[in-house]
Amino acid sequence: MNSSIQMLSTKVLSALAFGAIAVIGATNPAQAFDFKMTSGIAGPNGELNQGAFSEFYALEGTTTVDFNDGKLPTGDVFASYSFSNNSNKSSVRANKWAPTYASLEAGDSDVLQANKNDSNYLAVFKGNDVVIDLAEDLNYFGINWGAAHSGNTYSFFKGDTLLQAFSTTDIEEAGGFQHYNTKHGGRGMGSKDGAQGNGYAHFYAESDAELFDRIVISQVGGGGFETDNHSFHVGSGGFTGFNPEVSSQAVPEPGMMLGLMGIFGGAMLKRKKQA
Ligand SMILES: [Ca+2]
Ligand SMILES: [Ca+2]
Repeated sequence: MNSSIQMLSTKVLSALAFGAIAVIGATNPAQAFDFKMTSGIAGPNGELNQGAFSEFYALEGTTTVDFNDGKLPTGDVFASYSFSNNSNKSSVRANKWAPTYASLEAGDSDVLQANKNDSNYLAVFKGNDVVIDLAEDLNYFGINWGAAHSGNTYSFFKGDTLLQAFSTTDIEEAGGFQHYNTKHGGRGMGSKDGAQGNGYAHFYAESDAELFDRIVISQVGGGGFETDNHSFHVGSGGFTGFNPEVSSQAVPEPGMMLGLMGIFGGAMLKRKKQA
């Protein structure tokens, strides 16, 4: 298949999968945009039961939404959330499906144990979308993604232009999730041996042309899209947080240093998406 046909078919598939919003964007050329999966870090005070947080939580220019007040942030705020279609009662809630942070079991250096997340998180159900409108241009969005299902879909926009969309398939193809939570039931894509995928996903721009100001989180088809601890980084140009030289100069505190050591020292999943 030549590249122009491949590009066309990718666009057609994207349009089919992501619905009306993506159809508008699919007429624009897709651009490079990247992601990595990591473990994330424990809560700001070392909490294990709040899900995973971004390794860039304390980086200057980063704002984090933890949903712990039980509400969707709306109105005149940095990141304003709204449901564009809420036929299936998507909401901020707390239950056993909350995304998890995993730590090593005592005495075992190999086995990651998921710690139940007792906090409120955002759940999006079949056919529903959450639109996040940003007050400024971002070059990074991080998210604790848990109880993964096929059809969990992220779309990144600048205005009405779709820059890139990602789904569970992209994570699976890049090597899978950071841990699979045996305390959840459920199967399907994003699960392994009946345990569902959890981890911290980092999506980021690699140039000025990829800065974004709107994110759409959609559940295409059955299942739920469970996320917590959304981190937004304002910036111009590509996100440099994963550049070891920049990170070593910018790291503000020991907790973040540990997190970054985890990123650079541990296995990292990466897949460049280009069309
Ligand atoms: Ca939370
Ligand atoms: Ca799910």
